[in-house]
Amino acid sequence: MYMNYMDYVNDNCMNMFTVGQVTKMQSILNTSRSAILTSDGCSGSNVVIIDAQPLQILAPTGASCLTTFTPSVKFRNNGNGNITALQFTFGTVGSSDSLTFIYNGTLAPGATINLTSSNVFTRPAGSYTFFARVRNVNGANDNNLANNYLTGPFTVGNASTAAIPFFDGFESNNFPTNYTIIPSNADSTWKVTNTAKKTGIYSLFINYYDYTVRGAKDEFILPSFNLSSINNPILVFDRAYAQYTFPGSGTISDTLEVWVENGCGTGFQRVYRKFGNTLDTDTATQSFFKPTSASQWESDTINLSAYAGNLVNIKFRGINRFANNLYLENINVKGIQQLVSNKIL
Ligand SMILES: [Ca+2]
Ligand SMILES: [Ca+2]
Repeated sequence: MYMNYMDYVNDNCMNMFTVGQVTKMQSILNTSRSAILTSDGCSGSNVVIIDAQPLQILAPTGASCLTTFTPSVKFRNNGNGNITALQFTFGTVGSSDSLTFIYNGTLAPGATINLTSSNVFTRPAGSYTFFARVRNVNGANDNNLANNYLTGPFTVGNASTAAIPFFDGFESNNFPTNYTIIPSNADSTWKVTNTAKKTGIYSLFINYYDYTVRGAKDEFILPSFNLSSINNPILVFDRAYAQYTFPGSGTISDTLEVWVENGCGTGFQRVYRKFGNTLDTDTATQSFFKPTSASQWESDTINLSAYAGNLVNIKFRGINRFANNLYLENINVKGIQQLVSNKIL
């Protein structure tokens, strides 16, 4: 009976089973392999597919002056089974200090979740490619490795930064080109002068003795600084100022402020404001004030530790009140060794 499959003959004509073989197969199907009778395995509907996908990088993206990042990535469960454990790594392409994030919640099929790392990483100014990579899902490789890797560009800093320690005594006899002057357009604004100095020949000056618009604000912004390279950053500068006095009717004062922006485009916050007796360094006068000795200058120190590690922009602002001349000198951004009880040693 060469047509019998179980004849094992090398013949293309095998096309039947014996009656006994059929009986045996049906018996097995009805007993030890009975699950096959009700399985819908061929339709694929009960094949569990575990598939996590990084869908979108929420942070870091775009341009930032901040050098410290808290990564946040949107994931989707592309499979048909719950995700109960998701491990992924993140970092920047080409760097070895990638970090691992583990999610232990439950993400249902089709659902998305924004996962924000509790670990941060830092990068100095430059351009980078952030990546997020699925490592394993529910304790094993996920079933679709092709969608496990997502990248996106971001940059740190949108301006060139000045070297630290930074010092400017204005001895170049010019407003440095990496400063930004924001004049009020009401009158003369900040300029370099050789008529007064604390050290050298030159200082910075605004003529509030002859100034016409009350409340006008004249500003200049120092070049950007990356404070990640120093500990306990401070801003130090010298100022010279005298109030204007009317005979017998008291004094009037202009105002000096310093503002700091923690990162590009985040907005400046005021960290210093002086006027009147806190601003002046010499006796009020009805004359055009011009310091002629170093003793007519005072030094200010502003603690920038709240901005440590980040890129910052520092802005000086003068506000006119028709009083008297204001001079600045020896602007210095640097780090110091330690702070004790918030006092600078
Ligand atoms: Ca996947
Ligand atoms: Ca000088």
